[in-house]
Amino acid sequence: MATIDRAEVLITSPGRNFVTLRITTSDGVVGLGDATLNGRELAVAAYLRDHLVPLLIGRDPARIEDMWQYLFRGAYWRRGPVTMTAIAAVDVALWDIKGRVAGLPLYQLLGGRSREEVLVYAHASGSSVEEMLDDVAAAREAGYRAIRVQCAVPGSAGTYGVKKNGRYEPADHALPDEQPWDTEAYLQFAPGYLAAAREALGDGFPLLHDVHHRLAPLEAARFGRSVEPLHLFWMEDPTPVDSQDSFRLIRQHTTTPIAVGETLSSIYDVKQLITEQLIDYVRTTVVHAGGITHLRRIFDLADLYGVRSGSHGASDLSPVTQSAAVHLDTAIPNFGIQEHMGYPDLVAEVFHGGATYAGGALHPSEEPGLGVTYDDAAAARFEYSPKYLPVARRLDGSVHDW
Ligand code: CS2
Ligand code: MG
Repeated sequence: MATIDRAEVLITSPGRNFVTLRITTSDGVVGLGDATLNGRELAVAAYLRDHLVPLLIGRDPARIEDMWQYLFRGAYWRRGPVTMTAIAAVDVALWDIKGRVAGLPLYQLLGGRSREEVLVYAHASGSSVEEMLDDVAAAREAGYRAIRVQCAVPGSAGTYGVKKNGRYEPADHALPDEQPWDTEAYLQFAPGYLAAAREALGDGFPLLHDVHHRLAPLEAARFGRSVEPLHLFWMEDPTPVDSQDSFRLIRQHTTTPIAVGETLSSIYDVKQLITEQLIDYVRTTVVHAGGITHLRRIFDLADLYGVRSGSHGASDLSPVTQSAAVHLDTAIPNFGIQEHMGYPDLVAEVFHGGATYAGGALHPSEEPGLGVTYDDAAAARFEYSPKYLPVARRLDGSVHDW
């Protein structure tokens, strides 16, 4: 029986910071798992290096479920983004190893194909409506069949999701960038630019928007109501998810579909939202919600309640996660859509292979396992430096949800 011989925590920064776990078995089979938690990378790296790696050595890499239970229940201190990201890295690396040993791409081990392609959505944004519409046209030109739009709110520098120099990377400051936020200005302005996007795309084209946790429950209800005629594919994170009762209030006032989950890290954190059908898409991810083993469980629960997947796929989730997500998206029955933000060019110097983009969809690698390899020499060229996500402040100076 093969055993786990080595487990390395790899940190690099090709255009942005990434943490990767690499497990090597006594048979020389290698598995990769993403452990990147944006703005808190070193906390997960330490959790892995100091607390999990010593537990892995000598164990049977084939016992994925047992390892998951061992790391989750055995931690005593359960759940939370740091713990669940560390467990996810181990889980995905073991699934990668199992696929390599079996000589099969991961989706085959997850039940095989349920679809021929994984529909994705692109990010389009602008510092003006005109610029946003140009970006929408560019996304269509690139073959995207679903588009998320964000536009700067005049006078409100703290708008989420607007590209600078062609790219959007929120964690790009050595200390949190404090950004002013004006809710009323957003509520007045956003429906207008979404209507302009709808006009440009035509009826029926999947149009998405990320509210990014900015509204109080009734404001979110008002927003959902104001964009209802636009038939959005979804409004995402309309209100902070901490109090899930809030979503009952939103549901009472609007039929605009709701997507939530990118900040949630376990089935216990999404249970109420799913079982009360307060959301339509669950956005939990492989890397932050305990890996493939746990995310599949979340999607199975969601399927019981007619909730579909809509996994987070921003550029701070590495190509290892993107590949694992696409394998899972290919196999699950209740797939909805997958986010596809794309990566800085430098990333491809470190991470090779994985999912491929074509015609508005991602396609899983047909290589055994995840199909991603990690280039150590390239990784060594990109030194890690701490970067923080912004903090939002209301006009009176008080802290708001970013
Ligand atoms: C966003 C993310 O893509 C999204 O849906 O919510 O860009 C998010 O802000 C970052 O991943 C945070 O690290
Ligand atoms: Mg989001």
